[in-house]
Amino acid sequence: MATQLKNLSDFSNMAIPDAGIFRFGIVVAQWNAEVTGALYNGAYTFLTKHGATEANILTIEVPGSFELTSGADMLLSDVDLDAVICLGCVIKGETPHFDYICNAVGNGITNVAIKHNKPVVFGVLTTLNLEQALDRAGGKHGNKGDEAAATAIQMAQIKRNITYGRF
Ligand code: RBF
Repeated sequence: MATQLKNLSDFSNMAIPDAGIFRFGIVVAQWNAEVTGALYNGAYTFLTKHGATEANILTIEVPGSFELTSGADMLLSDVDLDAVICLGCVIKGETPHFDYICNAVGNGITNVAIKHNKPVVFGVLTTLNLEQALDRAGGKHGNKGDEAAATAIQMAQIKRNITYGRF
């Protein structure tokens, strides 16, 4: 499997625009906090490394991944942001909750993005166990928080280009 061999968060070939002009929201789920905290550190560090200022990053915590959708919706309803990053970790258990939460948050984030016409990034790990999650939250497969931040910057720039007719 490809993921066994590589760090998936390699951005060396990717052009990341300057994030200094953008305002970001980050919504972090408290469930599996060890993982979501690492995703958050990755995303936050990536944004600031690419020019975002502390004053332009607004963070809120929500109880679980299911609440990421409403957290993003509340932020975009009340704050002028260029993109929102949703960070969560859903680990498969013995009951079907995994499928319900994953489907709900995937559809929910998509709907919030469409409702507000703003980028809302899906930074949610959906793994079979904790080890797989940690491997993707700063472990051997990189940090999906970094990837979520990269996507947020790129999408914010794309939205700006469209708004100002730069194609
Ligand atoms: N939230 C997560 O972010 N990750 C999980 O792995 C997770 N597992 C859950 C398992 C069960 C059985 C339940 C009921 C909730 C779980 N949640 C999880 C919390 C969920 O996202 C949400 O916060 C609560 O269901 C309250 O709406």
